[in-house]
Amino acid sequence: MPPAHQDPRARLLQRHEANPLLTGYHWPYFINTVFNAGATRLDTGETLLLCRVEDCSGRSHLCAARSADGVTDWKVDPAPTLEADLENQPEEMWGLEDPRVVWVPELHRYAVSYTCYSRRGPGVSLALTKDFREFERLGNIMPPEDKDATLLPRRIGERWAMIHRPVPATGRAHIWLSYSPDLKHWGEHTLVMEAKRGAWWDANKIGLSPPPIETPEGWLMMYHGVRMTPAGCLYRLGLALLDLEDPARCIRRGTNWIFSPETDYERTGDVGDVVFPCGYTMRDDGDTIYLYYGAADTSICLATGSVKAMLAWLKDNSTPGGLYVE
Ligand code: BMA
Repeated sequence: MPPAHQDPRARLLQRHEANPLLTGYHWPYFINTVFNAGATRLDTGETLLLCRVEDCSGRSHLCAARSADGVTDWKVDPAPTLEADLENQPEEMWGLEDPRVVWVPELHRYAVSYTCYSRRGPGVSLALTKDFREFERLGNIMPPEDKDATLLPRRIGERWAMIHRPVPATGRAHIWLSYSPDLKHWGEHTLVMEAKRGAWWDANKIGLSPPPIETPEGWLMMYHGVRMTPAGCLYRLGLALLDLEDPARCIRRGTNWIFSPETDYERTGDVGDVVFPCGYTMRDDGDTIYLYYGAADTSICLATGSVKAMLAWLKDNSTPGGLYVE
């Protein structure tokens, strides 16, 4: 028998039986859907999800939901927590989407990176907060078309690092990393991982999923791949490992996806066949993660997994480097 992590039937991520955790029915005000949520654990131990909420105009805003155990009894803010600032932030005219949240010890603040959407296209904005009630907006830091961004929670050397996903006119969209001395001015843009081609699950379009997890072996990065099919797009999840002190260097990249739409709530919804995690929380054992993902752009779901098992799987099911030359 192969070790459990090599057995394709041994899943790296287990769906929680309480899924879907949050839907539009849980919202204290009238909305269309709630999905792709950033996640963190507050110093009280509580889980906070910063959820993407789509209203019935089609535009999205962010709304916080808190729960003591990260599964049940969610307390949802009674009104939008962070919404488009139409007067000062024209790049948010069509809403705020897909937040990623990281606690930044040096700043004593959480950094929230999100997609700002307007007729200019989707770009990346950054905001800082202590309490998810008041936010300091740093504005549009990556111009369109760009999304799927997160700040790394600490400086690399002297500088801050941002993983993001610009979309070139040539079509295929890859994962990049850029550096900044001050969180405002970004440069040294480096290609980290390239979308593959053809039959691959991660052909054409890839992007960061939740913020990467810092481990002794490297930054464990979950990323989504978009397989375009005659029936529409399939959003799946894979793994890669980035160098701890040079995160633009991808050490290994998983060959197969590790998580794919299967259940009814993932296959059917406003946009079917989508699993889209934007956040995780680390549990008290320092190994188990709660991974929060949007399902079919309609609900928020939970899957649990072990970081150690993911790293072990990656050793046996990957190729070196992130670029694609086939
Ligand atoms: C992507 C993002 C996600 C969304 C997914 C499927 O491009 O915009 O917010 O979940 O498409 O619609």
